[in-house]
Amino acid sequence: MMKKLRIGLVVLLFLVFAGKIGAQHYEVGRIDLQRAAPRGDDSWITDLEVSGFRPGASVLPHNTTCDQYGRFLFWLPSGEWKVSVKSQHSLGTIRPIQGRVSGDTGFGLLLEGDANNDNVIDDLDFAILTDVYWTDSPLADFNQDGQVNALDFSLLNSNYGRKGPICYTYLAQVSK
Ligand SMILES: [Ca+2]
Ligand SMILES: [Ca+2]
Repeated sequence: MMKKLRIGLVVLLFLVFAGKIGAQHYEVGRIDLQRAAPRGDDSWITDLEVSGFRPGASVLPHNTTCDQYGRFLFWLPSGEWKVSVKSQHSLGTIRPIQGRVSGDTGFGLLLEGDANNDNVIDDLDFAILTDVYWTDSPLADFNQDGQVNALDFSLLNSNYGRKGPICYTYLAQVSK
């Protein structure tokens, strides 16, 4: 009796696991970053949080890291989702994804300056930058060159007052 119960439990766990794996798939995302060095430099390697949204569904946040070319892996269950991407010191971007995508999925430019990671660039971020100016603090090293200085202030200043997540299609329009 106990043996049959154990076998049944193993089969059940396998089916649940197989169903979970089969219902989701991996995608390749791509972002642009405000860095002093061009794409391909190690300063582009950045930790990201990816979340999926749709009416009635739970948020699915997960952490990933982009490579020096701004590419990263993320996963989604099948179906239509709005997907946001954010780093710890940038505003997030968001875009719709319908079904499985072939090739890279672009998420646009992540605007730097969100030192306290609340998806708004304002006085609170400026206060943090002031506190850690001329240090190597990652909090306000927005261009990830190893030092908090005028280049980081310039990024915060140019993005001041903006809020995330920013729709990727809007970013594509204003960049033309
Ligand atoms: Ca902020
Ligand atoms: Ca810097």
